[in-house]
Amino acid sequence: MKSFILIGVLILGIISIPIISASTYSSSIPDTTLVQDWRYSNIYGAGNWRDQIAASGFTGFDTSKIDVNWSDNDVKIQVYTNAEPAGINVSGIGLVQLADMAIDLDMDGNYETAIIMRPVSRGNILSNPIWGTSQDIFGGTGYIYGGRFDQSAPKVTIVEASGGALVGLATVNWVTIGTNPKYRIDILLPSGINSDSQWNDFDFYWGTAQCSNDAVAGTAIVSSPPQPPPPPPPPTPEQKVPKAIVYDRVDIETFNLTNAPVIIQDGRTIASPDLTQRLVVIKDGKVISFFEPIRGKQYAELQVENRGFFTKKDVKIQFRGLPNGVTVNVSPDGQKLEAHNIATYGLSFEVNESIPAGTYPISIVAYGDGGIFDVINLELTMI
Ligand SMILES: [Ca+2]
Ligand SMILES: [Ca+2]
Ligand SMILES: [Ca+2]
Repeated sequence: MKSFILIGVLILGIISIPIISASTYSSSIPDTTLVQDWRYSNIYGAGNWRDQIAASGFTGFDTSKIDVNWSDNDVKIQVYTNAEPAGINVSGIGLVQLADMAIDLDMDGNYETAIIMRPVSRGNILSNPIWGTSQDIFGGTGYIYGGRFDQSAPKVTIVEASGGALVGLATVNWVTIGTNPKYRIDILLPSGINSDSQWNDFDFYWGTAQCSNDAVAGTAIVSSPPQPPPPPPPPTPEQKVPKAIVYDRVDIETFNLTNAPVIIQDGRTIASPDLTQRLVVIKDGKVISFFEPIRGKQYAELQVENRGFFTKKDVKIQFRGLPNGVTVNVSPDGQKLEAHNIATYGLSFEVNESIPAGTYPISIVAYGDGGIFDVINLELTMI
């Protein structure tokens, strides 16, 4: 009997060690990215925007979500997909290679890092590669392919990385998990890759295959809610806040809706529609409500405060992770922000009637001449 108890204690002890010591975070990004039909070098037909470009019933290209897991200084990317490790066989075309994964670590819109997914050099991590596009590969063939992604601001689909500098080797494994998605691809980046916090927050793009038939784009944010169970200890300030923010002291202070249908306080609806009412989403830099835009036009106001001692030349605002069908116009685009001053931005959202009800994780980023000043994560809720 004693030995059973002893074994139990030992097992508990072994299991509990990483739980206590590891700082673990995850970010789960469902595939909501649509891709536009192209043929030769032109938009195909009506230029449909679809999740996956394939003959009806064929799901070989379907990717459903991408998770990113951080554990201390290690990073693992997990892709839920039907894509086969050797590529995808399509009748009439033959083998279509997998797309390489594009990463934008500094979130400046330039995917300066690549993880090779094609079998020939799978796992190679390249810095500043040359990106080949779906159009480079399929633009001369007459086959229909994904020519653009991001319906709100269409971008060329990039799929094949070459050149650049080899900066590491990731371990890439296909794990069979069932049917649709058939696989989870575990991409384990080199141990300690995040020791300089470069991989804390990043944008990614994966076309699934070289034709970008299922484009998946998103932002992985390390400060997303920790994965249960077990709840990890709260992050230390060094892990959560990049140094630049502490130094620059430029913060997103308020985010108010100006034509909200209702006003909510302490989670309760307390007033009837009134265009002069304000729904306060961010107050004094803290998220106090989810962001629930009305369908159609939604106006809002956002304020950024410079608590530091230095003038910031051109402070801009960006919304990341907005679901397809929500676009935002920020006015002015950028503005000078002197020390101890507040800049106010007018926001105009266009919210499509057809967006599915649900909760979408988004983030608001304030950035400028000194890099990213502040990032606030919140939830956009459609009812
Ligand atoms: Ca997609
Ligand atoms: Ca998909
Ligand atoms: Ca970049």
